[in-house]
This record gives sequence, C-alpha cells and structure tokens, in this order.
Amino acid sequence: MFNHYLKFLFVLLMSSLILQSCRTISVEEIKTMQTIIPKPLVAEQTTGYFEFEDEVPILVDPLNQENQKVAEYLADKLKASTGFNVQVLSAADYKGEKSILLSTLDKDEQLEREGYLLSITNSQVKLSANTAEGLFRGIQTIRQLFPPSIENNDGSNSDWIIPAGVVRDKPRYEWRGAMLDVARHFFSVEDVKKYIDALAYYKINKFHMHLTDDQGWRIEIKSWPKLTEIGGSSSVNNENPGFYTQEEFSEIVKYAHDRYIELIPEIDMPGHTNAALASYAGLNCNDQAPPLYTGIKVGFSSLCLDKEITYKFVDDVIREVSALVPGKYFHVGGDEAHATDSSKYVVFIEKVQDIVNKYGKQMIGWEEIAQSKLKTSSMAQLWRNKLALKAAEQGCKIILSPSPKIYIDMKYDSTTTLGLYWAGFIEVDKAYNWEPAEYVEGLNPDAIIGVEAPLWAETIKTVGDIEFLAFPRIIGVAELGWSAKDNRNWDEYKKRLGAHALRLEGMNINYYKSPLVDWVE
Ligand code: TNX
Repeated sequence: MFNHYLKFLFVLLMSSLILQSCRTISVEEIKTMQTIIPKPLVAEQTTGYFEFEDEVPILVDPLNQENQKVAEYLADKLKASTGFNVQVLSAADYKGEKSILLSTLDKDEQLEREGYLLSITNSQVKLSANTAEGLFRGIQTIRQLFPPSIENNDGSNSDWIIPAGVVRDKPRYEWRGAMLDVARHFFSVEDVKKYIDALAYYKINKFHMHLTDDQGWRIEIKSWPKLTEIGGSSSVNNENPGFYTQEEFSEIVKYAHDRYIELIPEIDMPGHTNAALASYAGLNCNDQAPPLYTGIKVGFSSLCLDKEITYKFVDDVIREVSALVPGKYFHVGGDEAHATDSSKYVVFIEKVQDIVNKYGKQMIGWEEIAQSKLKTSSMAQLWRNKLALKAAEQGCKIILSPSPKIYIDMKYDSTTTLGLYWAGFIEVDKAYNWEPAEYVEGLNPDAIIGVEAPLWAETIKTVGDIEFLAFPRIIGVAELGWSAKDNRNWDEYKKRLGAHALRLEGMNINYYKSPLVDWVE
C-alpha cells in the first residue's frame, strides 16, 4: 500500500516536471507585437519567442558612454520588474549564447537620428540604430514587447517573453511635444519627472514648460529675486503656489535630457505677466505694482513696452534661463496680448527675437508672433489656426497645437469634472482622428515640424490630475507625431490603446477610462 502511494507521488512529480519543460507558448498568446504605440513603420512577427532569464546580459556595441547610459536605463527597468541580475557588458567581452544587444555599429541612413531596427530571435534581441537616441526610442518598443507586468516593478511573476520578429521604425515628425503649464498651479519636481517618464514611454521628444503667467512666476531668476519671492507665492485660488530654484529646474532639464527629451522653457510676454508686474512696480507704466492674481481670466496684463527697464528685465531673464537649457529653443509666449498696443507688440517681439538669438537660441512663440517680422529660424505654434499661415509665408516652421483637437486641458465630455471647455469637449477619438498635414488649409505640409499637446493648468492641482487629462489623449498625440499616416486608424487604435490599460496601471498612471476605447481588463 505504502509502495503504491510513493509510486503515485513519483508519477505526479515527473508528469508535472515534463509538463513544465514542454510548456509551449503559442504565437497567439504573445500579442504584444500588435499593440506597440506609437505604431511602428513595420512590425512583423515570426514564429518563436525570446525568453529573458536571470543573468542574460545587455551587450553594447560599441561600449561608449552614451550607449552605456541607454543600456543601463533598460537594465534598471528589467532588474526592477524581473528581479534578475542584469549586467551591461561590452559585446566584445561576451561569448554566451543569449543576450540583448544594443548596437550603433551598422549605420543605416534611412533610419535617420531616431529610427531603429529590432530583430528578435530565440537567442537574441538585437537593437540597432544610428545614434544612442535611436537606441533609446527602440528600448521603449522592447519594453512594450514584454508582457504588461514588466511595468509593475513589484517582482510580480511572469514569463518574460517577447515575440520573435522584426520591427523597423522611425518617426514621421521631428517634433512630438507635450506642454505643461506650471504657472496656474505649481507641480513639484517629482510630479514633473513622473510625467516625463510616461512621455518617454510613448517616444515624445519635446517637453515645453510654461513657466510664467499672471498667476505665478515659477523659475528663480537670480538677478530679479522678487519674481519668485513675490510672484512665486500665488497661484489659481492660491491652492499650490511655488517655484523651482535654478538647481531644481536644472534637475528637470537633466531628467528630460537623459530620456532624449528636449526641454523648451517658456517665459510668456508681453501679456500673461501679472506675477512679474506684481513683483516689480517698475515694470508697470504707472510704476504701481498690481496685486497678485488668483483667478483664471486671460489677456489683462502687459509689460510696459515704453520703458528701458523692461528690456533689461527681458534680457536678464532670457540670459539666465537660456543658460539652464542645453536645447536649441526658447519660447517667448506672445499670446493673447490684448492689453498691449498692437503696433508696439509687433516691434517688441522683433526685439525679443534678437535677444533670444543673442543668447544662442531660436525663438518660438504662439501664433500671434506671426504679425512681426520673423527670422526663418523662429517658429510659430498654432493654437487657433488664424495666423500660422503668416508665419509659414515668412519661411518659419509651424508646431501644430490646434485647440479643438489636442488642447488636453479640455474636458472629455460634459461629465468630466476637471478641465475647461472653451475649445469644445475632446474625447479620445477626436484628439486622435485628424491629419496634421491637412489640418490647415493652404499650409504647405513641409512647413509642419510636428505636433504638441498643451496642458494648461487652471483646473488641475496634482500629478493625478495631470495624468487624468493627459492620458490617454497624449498617447494618441504621440502616435500622430510618430506613426505614418497610413498606419493610423481609429478602429484599430482603440483596441491597441485598450491593450495598454495594464501598462498604464503598472506605471501607476491615473488615466481616463474612456468608454470609446476597448480596454483590456
Ligand atoms: C488659452 S492657448 C491660452 C492660455 C489658457 C488656455 C486655456 C494660449 C496660447 N493661451 O493662457 O491657459 O487658453 O485653455
């Protein structure tokens, strides 16, 4: 009897061992090749899969500093979620069978700066690109090819497999941006970093920070300290004021830079300046500092354009802020200057353009700046449609941020509590379903540098609020900017986006569960 029992146990043990080693994963089970966002130029799944295991290294070829940093970024992600030991090694030093290889050795001109080629077999994931930046974009695809639990960072168990196949990819537009208004409400360095991380996952490459407005001045200017002492002390309803020291701001710049995201600082002028005017009486034509402003009206404030001190102020601010960003651009706002004499406005913007250039940057402004004589290096950001053509006629590039489509501070529908609605309700399909090259009648598509989704902060106070309005609409904007026109289709996208539910949850992102999207539970 006892013998029988032992025999039974033995058979049970053996069969479970055999079952485990014969575990087959069918191609149908691994759908991640079909759910990459932004949709790649080409993604072909073949048979088989690559299984990532403990001690599988990330190889780098050549192992220079920049490539190594990108590899470490991937290694950190994989270590956190798998709990494996993941080493970054020079490809030349490794003779083992299995690896993830990141290489910038094989140049392929067609892939340009940000493109990449990913080939996955049972024994190797090979990611090639012309630059470390291309590798970084490709790594986001690798992350999305793993099961969603890769984003959990809680050691949750999974088969760390990615489907075999080939992905060949590059962006449609060089500008795929997100703007965050930190002036109406202030957001901490940590909150901003969390947003930047999520943007990087969807291959966004520009982060525009709207740093000053009527309600608050958020960046320390050492030569004008009262801007933050006084102007940084207010916000909408005085709910969460604050400002970044230059060191804190530099930390954000670096964080973005490490993710191949260029930070564009915006100092809004000559309107949207109440916080500055309240800080220094001398910037007002009547030498009287107005009170701080905590409402949400626009268009009532203006720097005094007749005073020399105003140009000293503008020069100092542009000089100090320019020195903090490695990027090429400086955004001067220029919108809704309803309290500024229009002929003076035109001259002011031209002077500001010279100052921006003097400090080595190219000027960007909201579309209103097109009334001035612009240099071809300057760019206008379309938000209402009217003036963009005028900037393009002057040879300037245009950033598309049409308010009825991608103002992600608009409510989704009448039941959304956060958000404004002056540009209409914007459901997830509306933000996705439009074609940048056809949006402005008469605008030469070659003048379009890309798309950017502004997130104004009149109604949002926490990082959860940022996420609720941004996600999932910003994901659609990322795809508008990256993916080829023929690769975009709402009916297919709403399923692909739905498959990202677990990823967004893994990243702890408070996204809006739009009823229009086929969310995977
Ligand atoms: C318009 S768009 C503004 C902002 C507001 C936003 C609210 C633009 C250039 N100016 O000052 O915050 O609407 O949606």
